[in-house]
Amino acid sequence: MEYHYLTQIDSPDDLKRIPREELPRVAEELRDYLISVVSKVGGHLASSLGVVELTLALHYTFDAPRDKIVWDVGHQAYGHKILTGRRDRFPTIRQYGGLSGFPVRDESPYDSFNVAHACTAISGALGMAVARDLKGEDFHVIAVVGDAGLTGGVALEGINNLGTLQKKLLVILNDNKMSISPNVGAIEGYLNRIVHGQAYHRLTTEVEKMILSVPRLGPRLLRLSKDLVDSAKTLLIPGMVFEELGFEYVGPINGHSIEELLDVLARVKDLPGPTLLHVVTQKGKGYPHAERLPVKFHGVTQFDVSTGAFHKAPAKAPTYTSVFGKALCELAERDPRIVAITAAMSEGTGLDEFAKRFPDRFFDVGIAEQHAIDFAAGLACEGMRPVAAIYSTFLQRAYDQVAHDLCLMRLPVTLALDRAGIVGADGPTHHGLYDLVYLSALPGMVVMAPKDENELRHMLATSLQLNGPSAIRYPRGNGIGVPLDPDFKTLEIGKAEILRDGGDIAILALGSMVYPCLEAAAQLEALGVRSTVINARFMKPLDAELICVLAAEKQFLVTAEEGTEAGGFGAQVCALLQDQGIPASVLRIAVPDRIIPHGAPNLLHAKYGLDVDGIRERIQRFISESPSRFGVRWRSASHP
Ligand SMILES: Cc1ncc(C[n+]2csc(CCOP(=O)(O)OP(=O)(O)O)c2C)c(N)n1
Repeated sequence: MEYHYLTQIDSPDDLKRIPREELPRVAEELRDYLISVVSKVGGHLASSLGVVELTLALHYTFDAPRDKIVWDVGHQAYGHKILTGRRDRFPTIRQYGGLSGFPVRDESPYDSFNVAHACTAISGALGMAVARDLKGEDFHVIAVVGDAGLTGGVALEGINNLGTLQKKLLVILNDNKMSISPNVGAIEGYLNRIVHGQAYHRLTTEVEKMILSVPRLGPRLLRLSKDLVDSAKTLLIPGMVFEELGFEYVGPINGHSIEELLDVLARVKDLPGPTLLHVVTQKGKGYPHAERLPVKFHGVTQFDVSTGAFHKAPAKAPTYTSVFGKALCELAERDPRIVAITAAMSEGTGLDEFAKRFPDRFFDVGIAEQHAIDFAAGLACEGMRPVAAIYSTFLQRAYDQVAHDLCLMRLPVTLALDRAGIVGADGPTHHGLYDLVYLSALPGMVVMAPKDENELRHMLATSLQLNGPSAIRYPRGNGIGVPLDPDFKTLEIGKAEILRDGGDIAILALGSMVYPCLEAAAQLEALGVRSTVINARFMKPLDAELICVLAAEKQFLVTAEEGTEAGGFGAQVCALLQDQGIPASVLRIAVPDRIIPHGAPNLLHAKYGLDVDGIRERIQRFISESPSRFGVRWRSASHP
């Protein structure tokens, strides 16, 4: 497609110069550009396609960056990026050094709030509105939140607070009926009834007319049906719940009609208090493959635009996610107490098969990680064995529930933490780098990390035998490709596994670092440096006995983990040795204590010295530069 208008837009001011009647053409170009770039570089597609008209209408109506547009989650803000001076850099999105996949304040003044974890927009926007009023300034604040965004407590807390503070703030509810999967919950049901309530209203009027037309009995029959009409009252007054909470409710309106959007935005723009504009959109709008398969086209790898087929190299091994999902089904087959919980991520966490096979024992609670953990706690109180499958990064939101509820009550809940470690293109908001630290700080918590997908199965089975809370953290993507044992083993808690023995160096590796460390050890051996490699298995409890023996025997210890170095596995090994009075020379290989950007995982692993070459080089450098625990320098004929 030739981009007649898009190439002229370097800022919202340029957009405003385009005649209003030409905006549908701009929408077409914007959609085409989104599809063509994302098909080549991957990224979030369907949500951005759904808000093309809304994005244009917002930038046409408001005056960003003076006016603050706060996108919830932000994966739908690609169009916003393109219209705000980032069109030419758009093909770099989610790549190392390129644009972020989410709004980021450091990237552009048009990105008013960093987002990616859902449900934060209303609260952030309310803070801005309050600051505006305290400073005596006058700008608009707009929060754009999806229907699934309303399943999260934070969003409801924001609505609650905004309803009392009565600040001038426009909340745009982008209702596409979808989270990543179809949206869930009672609020979703209510929104549905609002949208379909209009049709219902027309229908009831027709029905009333018909009843009245019954000769002689008509009026009496109508009185008898009054109850029915009363119970449908909330349907007849759309948005009544929001009105009761202190909002001016406007809608529902068609989010793909630029005309309607512009008219309504002009009307609501200067309303003095909180306004909720209910906009109905279709996820994936304008690209038939995404309209048909919105879940698949939520986040995509490269694909063929004409066929909608994904270019995916055949996987060498199953993903950790799928091995987890299958293992949980096998275990649930044998134990009816097992229930699975997801916070709006049933595909992402591999629970879709469980959902089909055990629908009564599967719970998608919406984007509600805090509730998910307390819900699990309640289930565990009554003897069930809940498994809450949550991405490492999203569990951060439920830390208090894990600490206050699971740990203090010592409840046997399994936390299956997917996407632990560096996740890649989604970047700093999504890297799962802190779980080892925040979970191991909690008394009674068992924290495991499997070296491969087979061990993940055994850890899951082990966790389901425990009498208290436990977490298993495993990485994004494919497993190692090891054979899967047909049955399950119960691992001894706090016992590490010795994988390779010998030499003057002991490498203690955790989870995803075990295989790279084994490979690095093999390369070191080829250079004449022998080492012992331990699969630590447990971050908590540490295998203190083995660690102390190794520290006493070996000249050098190396710890390796795919998590932050601040308070991590290595730090805790050092604390243990300090407490035991064992002098040691320890190299800690971990993710540095700084914000880790987005980029391909292999690139980031290499950058932070977490790949095989990095591990080998850092060990070589360490042993040649540091005195050993015996206070002497490393001497090896073959070592450079
Ligand atoms: C706290 C948190 N949990 C889970 C996710 C994963 N996630 C990303 S997008 C999404 C669905 C968002 O749906 P909605 O808010 O309706 O926006 P839409 O994509 O429909 O525009 C989910 C669950 C997240 N970003 N944040």
